[in-house]
Amino acid sequence: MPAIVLLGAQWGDEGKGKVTDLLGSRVDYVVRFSGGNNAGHTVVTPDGQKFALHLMPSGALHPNAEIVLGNGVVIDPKVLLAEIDGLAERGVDVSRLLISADAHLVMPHHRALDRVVERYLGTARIGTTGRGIGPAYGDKVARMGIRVQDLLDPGILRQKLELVLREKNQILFKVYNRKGFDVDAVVEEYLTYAERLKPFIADTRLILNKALEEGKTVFMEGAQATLLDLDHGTYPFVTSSNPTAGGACVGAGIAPTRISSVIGVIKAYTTRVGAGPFPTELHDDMGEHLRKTGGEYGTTTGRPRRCGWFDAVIARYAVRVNGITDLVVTKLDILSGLDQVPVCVGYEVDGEHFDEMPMTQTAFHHAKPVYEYLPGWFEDISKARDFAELPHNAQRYIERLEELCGTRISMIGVGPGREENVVRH
Ligand code: 2SA
Ligand code: GDP
Ligand code: MG
Repeated sequence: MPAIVLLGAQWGDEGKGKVTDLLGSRVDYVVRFSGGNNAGHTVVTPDGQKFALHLMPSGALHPNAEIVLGNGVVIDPKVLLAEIDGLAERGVDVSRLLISADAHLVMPHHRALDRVVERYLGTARIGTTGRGIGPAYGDKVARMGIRVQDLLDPGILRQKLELVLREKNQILFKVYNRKGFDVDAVVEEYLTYAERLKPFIADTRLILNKALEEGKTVFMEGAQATLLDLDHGTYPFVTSSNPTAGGACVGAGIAPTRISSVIGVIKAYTTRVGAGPFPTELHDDMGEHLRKTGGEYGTTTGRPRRCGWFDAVIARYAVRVNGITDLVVTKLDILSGLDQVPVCVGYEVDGEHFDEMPMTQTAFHHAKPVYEYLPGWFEDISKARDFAELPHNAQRYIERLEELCGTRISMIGVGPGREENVVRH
């Protein structure tokens, strides 16, 4: 039975949390497979309560779905425990959480390095969330990471920490002229987290595969997005994990043959937070209008998001890289009230036309959008639940995006609430 992947098709904040929450009522497991508490997934429940989830899967608000942090996630235990406590205080049953023993931990030196490296990079900085995500994945790849299961063995925890802190304290923090970290203090701190996290630690790979064998549904919730993917995104202006569909298999331990559908979440316009190329970015009042109307501020850091028009080139790219079977277009309501809505259908780079993503980053940095202008609509569409209830031009907009992306658009978001959607397929 099916494993379903949901992921971001742009640069993040497409509304993945809302869609996961909506579909969470129908699945048995909701699994985070990449990223950490750099993510900010917003869920607005029908009683108007707003939840900003960072590490906890967005299925947490449905009592019947098991919630899982897969092996591909990096976990800051302090943040996770605070999130668990915060949700429990608001009446959410958090006892269903399962944490992969193979997931890596974000350590204090990762958070410190994230900040000093950004400062060191100066104008070349990535614009990270400062949550230690890049350095945590860096240690994982360098085979110096500390995993969740190491919390269960204090001797190993200390041994691994001694090794990694010797390297960081004697080399990296010296170069950056920063005070290092004390092994004893970190071990003591992390052993207190260990006590509380122990009941949640599990062999999630085995549990999820057994569940699939029993015909249960596993929903894999992406964080960040395709263009922020370490391999397929706008490197180096990316996150340090693989938020694409292949990353879901790796980060949950589920085989590609198990995946029955890949849902791509995409905004009706585009946003990006942090540095890096963004061809359709608007630097004028229209960008400010989208930011204000769309409430485009980072869910984790509060940073203003850069805003621009829909880019069909990156959308097509995301469809291809992930094998997206269904698109969910969110925030169509934010585009109401415009005479016309530009859609980027290609790029011009130094006099050459591109229908697809250019091969090199240099070309992508110089890409000038080629726009098609679609007629706008002025009605408030937030009450629409059926495609036929959308104004004619809003329907045309969706149909044109469908043509340009080459994939069906199965649902359209017309407001932040769980039920504020037009469902088509
Ligand atoms: P990092 O911290 O190493 O992952 O940063 C690397 C790049 O990845 C971007 N990134 C994000 N982009 C959009 N949304 C994210 N989550 C938060 C949100 C962001 C926030 O939901 O709004 O609150 O600022 C997210 N997480 C990472 C980041 O901006 C860098 O470009
Ligand atoms: P995620 O990281 O992909 O989960 O997205 P975020 O939660 O960071 O940002 C998406 C924002 O848009 C949140 O504030 C959501 O509540 C909101 N949102 C999601 N879908 C819609 C929609 O269809 N219309 C409107 N107006 N807001 C939406
Ligand atoms: Mg977000």
